Amino acid sequence: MKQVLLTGAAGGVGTYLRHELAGQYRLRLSDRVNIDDCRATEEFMLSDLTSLESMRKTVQGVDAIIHLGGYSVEGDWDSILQANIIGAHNLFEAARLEGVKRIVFASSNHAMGFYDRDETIDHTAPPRPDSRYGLSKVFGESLGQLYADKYGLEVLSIRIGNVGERPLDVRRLAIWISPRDFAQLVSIGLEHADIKSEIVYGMSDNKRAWWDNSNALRLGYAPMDKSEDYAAEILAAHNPDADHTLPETLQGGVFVTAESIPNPAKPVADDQV
Ligand code: 15L
Repeated sequence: MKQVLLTGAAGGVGTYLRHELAGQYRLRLSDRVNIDDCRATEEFMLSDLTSLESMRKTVQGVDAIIHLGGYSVEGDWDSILQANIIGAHNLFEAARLEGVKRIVFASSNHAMGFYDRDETIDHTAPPRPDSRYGLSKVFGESLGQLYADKYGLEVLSIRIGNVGERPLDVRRLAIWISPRDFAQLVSIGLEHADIKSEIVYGMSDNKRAWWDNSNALRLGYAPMDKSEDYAAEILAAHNPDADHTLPETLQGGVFVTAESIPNPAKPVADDQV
């Protein structure tokens, strides 16, 4: 079995992935908070994205990396700078220095959040970040392109919509991705023979999508879940009062106006998606 590093492993998305990938890979879990429920095929390493030395130790000897680590919502500039800009740079640099070629980078829909919901965009549309957080994800995608072009790394950036058991609201009917569909995209990122640097959207088979995910389909992605199964229930509970406000007409939702967003997982700066 290949050994794969999963950064930000203590977060919600990391926890889903651990479950979905169990048995397929030996996972090295890293985070700056402890994980004490490792499976037999998992090991844990405490690590600090803001330190290149720490990240070099963390990536040593793995076959590939899934980089979820970093700040996962809008935050103040210093938090974003440390965790997502310096942190992503340290991760890619550590991979280059330690000879790890393949990286799956957790980008976000917030790299594109200022597009209108009635526009359909694909992976070639110019970025329109909706926040400092979204901007840091554009940086991460470009970092992947640079390290692919200049150093021969192989990078799949997934612009994740919202990973969860079910879509949470009308906006998420467009961007939701189930844990098993997300794991399928991650596996494509780890295994596909022809990836140099690619961007795909992390969504399930969603009828109300505003993304053209043909690049993911071209790479073999065949989503198994659809948000439409939850649409009637979500629409029945939807309050249309805010439908004409910016957060409800632009793709990024509340990120387009927010200056900071409370992190549901941890109220203080964290290193998880
Ligand atoms: C994200 O990028 C966040 O990490 C996640 O917490 C959600 O806010 C998601 O986007 C979303 O747009 O729903």
